[in-house]
Amino acid sequence: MTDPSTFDGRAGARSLELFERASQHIPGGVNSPVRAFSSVGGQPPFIRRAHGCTLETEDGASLIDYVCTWGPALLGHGRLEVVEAVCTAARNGLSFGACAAAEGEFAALICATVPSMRDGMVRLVNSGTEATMSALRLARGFTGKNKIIKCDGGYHGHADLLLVAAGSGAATLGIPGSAGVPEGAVRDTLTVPFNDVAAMAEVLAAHRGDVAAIIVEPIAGNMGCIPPAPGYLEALRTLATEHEAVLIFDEVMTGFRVALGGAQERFGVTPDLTCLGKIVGGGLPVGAYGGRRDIMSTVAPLGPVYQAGTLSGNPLGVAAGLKTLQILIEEDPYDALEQRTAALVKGLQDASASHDIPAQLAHVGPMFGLFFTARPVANYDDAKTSDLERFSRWHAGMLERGVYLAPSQFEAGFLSTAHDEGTIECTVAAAAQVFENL
Ligand code: HOZ
Repeated sequence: MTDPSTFDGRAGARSLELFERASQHIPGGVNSPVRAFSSVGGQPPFIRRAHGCTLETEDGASLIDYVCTWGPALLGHGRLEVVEAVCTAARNGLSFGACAAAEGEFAALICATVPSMRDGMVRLVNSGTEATMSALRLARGFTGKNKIIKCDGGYHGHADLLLVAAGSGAATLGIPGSAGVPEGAVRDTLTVPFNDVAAMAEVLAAHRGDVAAIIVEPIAGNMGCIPPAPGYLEALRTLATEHEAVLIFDEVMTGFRVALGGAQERFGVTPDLTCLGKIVGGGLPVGAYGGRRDIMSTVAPLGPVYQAGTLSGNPLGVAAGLKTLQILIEEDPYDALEQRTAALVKGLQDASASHDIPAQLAHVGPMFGLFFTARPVANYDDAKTSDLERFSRWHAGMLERGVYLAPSQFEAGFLSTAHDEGTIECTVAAAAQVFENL
């Protein structure tokens, strides 16, 4: 186990050299902006191997990983059965671009697991971004209406229509609306604060008859981790029904994580459509959207809403996702994940309090967040009161002690089944040292 007093997980000579090389041919040296350390300073350690809850850097440091590939590694890295399932599938062919048996088996299992899909259907795609943009096109095609409502600081991937007041890397880099997105693409995207029922009701009323969909992360995870206020999701359900808008839960982060059936199972609120990504592919690029049968029946080739993909339902992604889901069903790790995360969050809370550092901590299942602010955090405006400079020092201090956290205040942290009690103790011990000098 990493000894937090001796390990230095910062980028060493080898990582710096690799970053330099990557930067010559890849914008910013990264293939996705949040991987860069632009908001926390320093440069990213390069990873050569991952196993269980640890990452091994190119400089030989071993890091406790609370990013978990931004969610997918719920079973930890390199879970043997998943790797074997992928290898077996690969030996039979990397991709067919044609129908294969495992796709139907996987779809049936997803539908049996996710409440909103139980009597419905699901379509496999290749990422969470594809899932959300397809679900929104579907909602528009189904309702014949154009406007969509999302939350400030909510992030649903990088499709044009969703890059408005966006969280995640867009918030981190201060570009919540991207250059290159034509005004027409976002004209029908409306935004409201998360956890604000009155604002949602007001916007729906102001655009009565025009709103095709409400899309929301049921637990916000791209402006840090912010749980829904009691009654919020229920109110969204009622409002969407009243306004004949399709309620879409973006469960890319929460699906199979905060409960087997995701946040909708945990909070007992069933949307019309659900978007999945991350864990659904067990570490490979898979996304999915699905839900009510009448709505899904408008997707081509059954209906007029077009959506397609050469690699959709490819055998490797399906094998990894299917095996991951089977293990989750069999092992039911959710109570243990909950307890470990609660212990971590309590440890961090106590350590910050003992050093008089104003902090807001939250977790739902194995998803957690920490804001350096005295103000309770219920939405993006609250999240933005966090002391970003202190966050940077926190991030650097933890990394120095062998703990790898997302390099942004506006991301969530994740645990896996491989994070055991000892891991949590080490992390809390490291945090206590860092808080002392914060
Ligand atoms: N999609 C993830 C959600 N915050 C971050 C990973 C990425 O954008 O690279």
